[in-house]
Amino acid sequence: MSEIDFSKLPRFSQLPVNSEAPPESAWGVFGRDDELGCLNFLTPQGVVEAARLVRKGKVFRLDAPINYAKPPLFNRKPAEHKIRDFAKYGLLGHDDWLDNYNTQEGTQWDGFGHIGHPRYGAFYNGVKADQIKDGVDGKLGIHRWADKLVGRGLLIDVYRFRIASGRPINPLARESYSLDDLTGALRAQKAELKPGSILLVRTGWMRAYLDAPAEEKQKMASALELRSCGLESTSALMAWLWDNRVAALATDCPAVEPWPWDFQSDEALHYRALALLGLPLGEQFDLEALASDCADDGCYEFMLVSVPLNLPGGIASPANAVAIK
Ligand code: UVW
Repeated sequence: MSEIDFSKLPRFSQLPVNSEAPPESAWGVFGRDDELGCLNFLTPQGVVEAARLVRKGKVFRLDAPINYAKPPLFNRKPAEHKIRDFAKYGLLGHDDWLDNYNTQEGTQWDGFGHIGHPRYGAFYNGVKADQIKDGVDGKLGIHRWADKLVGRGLLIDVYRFRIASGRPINPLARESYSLDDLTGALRAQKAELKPGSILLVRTGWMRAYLDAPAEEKQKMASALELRSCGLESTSALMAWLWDNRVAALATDCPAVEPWPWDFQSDEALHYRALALLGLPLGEQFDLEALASDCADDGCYEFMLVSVPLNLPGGIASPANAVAIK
């Protein structure tokens, strides 16, 4: 992390910064070998300012418990928690491990190695599939984020905003929140985006999922059956995120954008965010307790600390995130 001059960075309309990079991509903005993308917007000064937002000493865990989704979405395997008793060694104690642990089984960050751009045949900053591999030499590995995701967090409770505006959304349907919804909710909250914010958006999906009966959850585990709300995937949304220097974007729904998204379409938010802008995407965040506290005190900003797995070459990670107010 180093200080950057936000005013010297290109605006979205000026991207790309070099002729061989795809349109609407940030490839090269932070250097040809950059692997952090928008996380470069998080600076030491930003961490200091974020710490000043801690006033009440309240801590909100943003990861749902491991195996909260029964079964996990997208046909991912549940983790099997095993505990070993040390009795046979003459010692009172235990250790434990997880079998089948998929780093995306629940609340997660998608790393940049998760999804590349089909048209350009590359991941963020032009990295090719064969450069993404296990170990410290693996390009775009999640370990590079292990000490980077700390700064000012901002919650937009767009689910609450749509209800208050008399236009409620069904989070368990393939409905979109528009950029106007996001900016409208921000205005209603009397909150603002500042450069270097980690943006959390509550879509209402997590609440609806938790309230759904077990048979519905069983169906939702199938990628073919799952239907979910999410954010619109448009150039305008990407421009707003980039021009406001949003460092990472996380929501409480399964894919940030509505599910299913079209793998064949260049318009997909996964391609626009992960592959083109280098914008980390967080999914299935549990924003319920945080949102309730923000609605109570009218304060939607906080310090956010997330420590992804220090897994060399990792593709994704549980968020291991807390918001501190
Ligand atoms: C896919 O979109 C395939 O996965 P995720 O939502 O976990 O990024």
